[in-house]
Amino acid sequence: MINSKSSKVGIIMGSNSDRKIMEAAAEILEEFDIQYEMSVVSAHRTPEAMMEYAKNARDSGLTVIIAGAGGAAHLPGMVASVSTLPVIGVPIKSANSIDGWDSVLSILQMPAGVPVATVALDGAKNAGILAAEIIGTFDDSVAGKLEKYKNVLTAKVQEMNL
Ligand code: RP5
Repeated sequence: MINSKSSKVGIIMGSNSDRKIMEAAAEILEEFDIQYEMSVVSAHRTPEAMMEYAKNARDSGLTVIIAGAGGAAHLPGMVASVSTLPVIGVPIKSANSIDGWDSVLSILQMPAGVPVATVALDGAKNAGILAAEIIGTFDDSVAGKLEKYKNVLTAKVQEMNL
């Protein structure tokens, strides 16, 4: 039987300095009762560990990967190059970013054949929601929670006009 307990999201980031941003993905996954694991894997500083992580991701039970990095942000694309799981990229405005565009474009402008679903700069919350939506395509319980979440968003805007 498919349920949210059998899906797991892998959240990875290039450095501990990305953690504060990436925690937003973990928090929203917790709201949807979706399991996740979080770790630091660097494309440039631990390339072999990154490849091992990406190659084993499916067998280790992951359903979706969320990868965040700043500056010359190669982590999401490199993980996507060897994994058939959907990869969601979070560009991060890090200390070594010029202005954030460097990270956005490094993650966004992937060549044909190797997609990375890129969210907004520092948009880890949306990465978590998108991961939930992917899981919600086959897990009715998550789909139901997403529907409630969207209804709350709608109600909040409606309240602005009262
Ligand atoms: C990137 O370099 C990381 O994803 C991080 O955003 C940035 C800076 O890393 P630290 O120098 O803070 O470790 O690879």
